[in-house]
Amino acid sequence: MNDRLIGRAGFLGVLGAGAAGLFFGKDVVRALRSAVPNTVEALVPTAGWRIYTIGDRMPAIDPAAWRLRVGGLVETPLALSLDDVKGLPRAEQVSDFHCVTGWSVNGVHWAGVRLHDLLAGAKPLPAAGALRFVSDEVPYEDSLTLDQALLPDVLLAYEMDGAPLSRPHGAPARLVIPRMYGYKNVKWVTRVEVVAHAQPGYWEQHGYDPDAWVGRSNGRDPSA
Ligand SMILES: Nc1nc2c(c(=O)[nH]1)N[C@H]1C(S)=C(S)[C@@H](COP(=O)(O)O)O[C@H]1N2
Ligand SMILES: [Mo]
Repeated sequence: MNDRLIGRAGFLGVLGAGAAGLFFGKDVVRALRSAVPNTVEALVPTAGWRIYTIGDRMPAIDPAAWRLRVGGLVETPLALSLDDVKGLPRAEQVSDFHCVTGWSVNGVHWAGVRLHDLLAGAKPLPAAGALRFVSDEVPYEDSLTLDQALLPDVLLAYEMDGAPLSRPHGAPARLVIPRMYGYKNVKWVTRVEVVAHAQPGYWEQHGYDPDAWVGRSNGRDPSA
């Protein structure tokens, strides 16, 4: 897997989308695919979203077999089924989504569970300081400090716009943190590890800001 090529694919994508707003022309997609083989599955123009993966195919998770593991610095490690997760207090919100490369989708309707409610059953130990979100798509992961993870609009989402989260958007569950850029919003989450300190995520190991506040990091402001 060549990470530089992936970064470049994302960058080219922004240029390609420039004039056409949020959508790629089919020819642009085709040109990108042939110019940058074996990279992003990506670039499907669905209502403003770009579908990102770091590999050449996205995970296909059987929701019945999926378990969300909550472990690390906890009293009681958990392995939750999707029904278990849905049995936790349900939270809904409408929030905007911003990718650091310059595209946004406004007014996304999410449903899922707040991190506070997810962690309650695991009982984090006093040393807990951050959460590491590990994707089924190895080696994609990212971390939030506990303060960040417990913001009132952070969600482990299993529904988007009134339907179960789709495979391209990270089924069965993804992280949603609207105040930070898209790369913090880990898709296909399989493990939430309670750790002492936040660890650099996939894109942060490639130079992105760990505190990815929209408009305040990585030199971008979507409202500008
Ligand atoms: N597992 C995984 N999660 C990921 C990514 C990825 O490549 N793999 N890309 C991130 C980035 S950079 C963005 S902008 C969003 C895009 O979300 P979408 O693919 O649902 O549009 O997913 C984030 N989560
Ligand atoms: Mo992104």
